[in-house]
Amino acid sequence: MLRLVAHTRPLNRGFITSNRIVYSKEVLEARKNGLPIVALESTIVTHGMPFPHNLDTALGVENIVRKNGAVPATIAVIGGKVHVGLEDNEIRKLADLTDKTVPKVKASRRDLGLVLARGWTGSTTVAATSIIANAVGISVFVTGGIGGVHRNGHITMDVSADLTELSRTPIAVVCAGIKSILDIPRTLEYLETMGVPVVSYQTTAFPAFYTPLSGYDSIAAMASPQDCASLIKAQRDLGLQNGTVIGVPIPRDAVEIDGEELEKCIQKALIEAEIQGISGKNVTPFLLDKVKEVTDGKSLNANMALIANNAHVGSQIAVSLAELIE
Ligand code: PSU
Ligand code: MN
Repeated sequence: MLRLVAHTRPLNRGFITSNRIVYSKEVLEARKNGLPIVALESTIVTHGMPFPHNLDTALGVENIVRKNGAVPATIAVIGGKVHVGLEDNEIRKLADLTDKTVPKVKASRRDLGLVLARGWTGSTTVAATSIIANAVGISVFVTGGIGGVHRNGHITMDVSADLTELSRTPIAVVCAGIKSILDIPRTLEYLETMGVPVVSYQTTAFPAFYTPLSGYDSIAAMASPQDCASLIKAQRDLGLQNGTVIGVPIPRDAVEIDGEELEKCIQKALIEAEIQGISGKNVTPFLLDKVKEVTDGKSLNANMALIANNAHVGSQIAVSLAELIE
C-alpha cells in the first residue's frame, strides 16, 4: 500500500568546515544524544555588561537552560576557532574585561572571517551567533535584546546586521524585544519588509527591553512554548529560510525604570555619543554603557532579570520543538 510521508524540506543550514569548530564537552554529548540545545551569544558578555555581572549572568543563564531540560551552547571565537559551547574557564576569560592581553573583538557577520583568519578572540553578536548556531543545527537562540534601526538610522543608515541576518538565517531568537535607544517602529517595519515574523510571548504587545510595552504590537500572541514551536515548525515546512523574533516581556517585578525617566536617560546617552563622535560598531556598546551609568545601574538589574526570564522561555521552546520534530 502506498504510504504518504510528510517530507520537511531541509533548512539551509549553512556550513562551517569542521576543523574550524570546537564543541564544549557538554554540547558534544548533547549532539550525540540528540538533546535540545539552546544557543547563547557572547557580545553581551564582552560589550554588554560590566564585570562581574557579565560573568554571573553568563553562568546563571546556562544553568537556567539546564534546569529546563536543554543544553546551553554559548558561542564565541577563541584564538581563531569557532566555539560552540564554552567551558566555565573560557567564559571566565571572556568575561574578565580587565585582562587586556587578548583583545576581545565584537564580531558580527562582517567581522567573522577576519577574526578567524587572524586567529583572534571575539565575541559574537546576534547576527554572528545566528550564523554559527544555524550551521551546527541549533534552532533556538536566547539573548537579552537584538540590534535594530538606530534613531536617525534612516539618515545615518546605522541598521544592525542582526536584522539582515534574521532575514536569511532560519533561527528563532528569543529576546526581550528591542531597546528604546533604537527606533522601534522603524525596526519593526524593516523586519516586516524582510519577511521576519515578530511575535510576543503571552501578549500581543511587542516589548521594549526595560519595559513590557513598546507602544507597538507584534503580529501574534504566542500562548505557550508549544505554540512557539509550532510556528517555527510551520515556517520550516514552508521551506522559509528566515528567522523569527519571539519577544518575551520583562517580568513585571523586574521593571525598575519608568518610561519617562528612561527616555531622559537615553536622550543624555545619545547626546554624549554625538559629542564623542561614536560611530560604527561602537555605537551600541557605548549607548548600553551610558544608559547603565545614567540610570544608576538600574538598567543593569533589569537586564540580568530579563535574560534569565528569556532563558526559561527559550529553553522550553527548544524542548517543545524537539518533541514536535522528532
Ligand atoms: N542589545 C542589548 N545588549 C547587547 C546587544 C544589543 O541590549 O549586548 C549586542 C548584541 O550582541 C547585538 C549587538 O547583536 O549588540 C548589536 O550590535 P550592532 O547594533 O552594532 O549590530
Ligand atoms: Mn550599527
